[in-house]
Amino acid sequence: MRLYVTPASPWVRRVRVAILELGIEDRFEFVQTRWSHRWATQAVEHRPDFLEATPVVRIPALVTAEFTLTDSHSICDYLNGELGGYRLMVREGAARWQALADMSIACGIIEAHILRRAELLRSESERSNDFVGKMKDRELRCFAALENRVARFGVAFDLAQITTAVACGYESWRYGEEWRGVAPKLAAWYDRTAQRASMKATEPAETPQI
Ligand SMILES: N[C@@H](CCC(=O)N[C@@H](CS)C(=O)NCC(=O)O)C(=O)O
Repeated sequence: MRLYVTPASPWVRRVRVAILELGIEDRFEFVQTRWSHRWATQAVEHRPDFLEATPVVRIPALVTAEFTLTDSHSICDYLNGELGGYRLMVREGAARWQALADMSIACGIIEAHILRRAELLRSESERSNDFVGKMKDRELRCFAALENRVARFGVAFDLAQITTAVACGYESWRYGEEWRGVAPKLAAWYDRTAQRASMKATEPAETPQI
């Protein structure tokens, strides 16, 4: 299977961490994509196989022998259900809905991260500082909500926790440590979690430019 990736993307990172946690990395070919900073507002050049694989032209994208999955949600679902024996999220019942409730907040943070990043990559004359502020407020509000949930995180490093850890990691890397002020217990959890081999192997780095 071919997984299109970049080192900066938090959406890619949650997939890569899930793969490492399941110990199935040998089954994937990881294909680096390159992006000009113009991606924020324009279609940019890509290798033909990437364009052929995904009409969405975003990463992550997973090409299997039978089909292509073009977002991290469906890829995580596939990893968990098809390849992971539901070890990263239970199949049904209350625990599943609780995990999805936590994960949707963490995904809300990551969505805000990428929208904020795209806005910041616009020229100063085009950028909306109000929009950047709105995304930052959303991130901090969601971190504060996760702060109230961290005490009942289970022992398993499941998809909800993976996504939460990736959200914390991207925030610190790209935007600084202010979030720790609204979520000190979450920050302490993250500092321990960031020591896992899967997190250390996927620490964010700038995406290669075209
Ligand atoms: N909901 C998608 C979001 C994927 C996404 O936005 N990926 C970003 C990188 S973090 C991307 O490829 N952006 C390029 C673009 O929008 O042109 C997912 O879960 O995978």
